[in-house]
Amino acid sequence: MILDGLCCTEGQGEFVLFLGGKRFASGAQFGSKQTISFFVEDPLVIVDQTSNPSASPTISPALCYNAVLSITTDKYGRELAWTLRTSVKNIFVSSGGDYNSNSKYLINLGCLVGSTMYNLLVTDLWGDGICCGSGQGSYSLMINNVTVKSGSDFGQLDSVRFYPDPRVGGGVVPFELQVVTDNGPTEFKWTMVSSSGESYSGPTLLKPKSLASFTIPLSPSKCYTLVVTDSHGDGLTWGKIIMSLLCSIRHDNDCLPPVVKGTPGYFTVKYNGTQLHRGGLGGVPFWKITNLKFGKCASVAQGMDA
Ligand SMILES: [Ca+2]
Repeated sequence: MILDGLCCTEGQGEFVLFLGGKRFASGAQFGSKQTISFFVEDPLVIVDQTSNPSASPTISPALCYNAVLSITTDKYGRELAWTLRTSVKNIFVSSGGDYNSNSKYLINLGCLVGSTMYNLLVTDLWGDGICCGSGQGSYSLMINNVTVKSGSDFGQLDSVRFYPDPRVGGGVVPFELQVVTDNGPTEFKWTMVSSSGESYSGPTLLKPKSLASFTIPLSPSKCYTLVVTDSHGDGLTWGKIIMSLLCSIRHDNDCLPPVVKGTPGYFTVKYNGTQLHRGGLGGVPFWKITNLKFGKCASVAQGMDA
């Protein structure tokens, strides 16, 4: 079975979705499936019935940012999947996955609202990303033809939050949390809360000894608190040491890490390009909880309160 959507090895097919009489989204190269949803009561669709009460909703062009996902798969295209949701309300926008191996795809994500924060989640089933052990795969997210994020050897997942309109909030400060899991990936959790109440968290991590990254555009005028926990209370280190001992005794293939062979788990926190914290290693275990305060915090110095 060839999962190449409607284009282009066997003809130039495509599908088009019209909304309010306008071309809203389309797809041609999308693997086995592409799902698109759209807002009915969000700012994307503006119902203007003042002049003509029976008029169809129209899309405001000022709010419309065209998003395209470009994907090149490696030898295991079916491992790759992605989902686009809004960040705050978690509304489903579109998703795709199950691709052909060693293939290129240009996926039209349609029109995004400039001031809405979105979350693109790219996942790899095996946990080694789409590069470089089994081919040179990569993905890029483009907004109005500008690449805003790309990735290749991203491990088990890349979670990329972004505003389609780069001017939102008068410039944002990039935040990145990177985790290399130990043998108990589901024990790891993180939550971040801003001084005005927005909260962020990531999905449960599933792959052991594999990388996961979370990128979030933050406001330069707010204070943030990051809480990282390990439900087993052993951080990202000790489980690894015990497990690798067990693995070496049992010669169990399930123990073999897909990416970071022999590396203890850890996590790093970067804010505006500067590393604020690195934890999880033997010398700096985070045991059960880490409260990391950063950003514009009133009379509180940047630092850690463990
Ligand atoms: Ca893979």
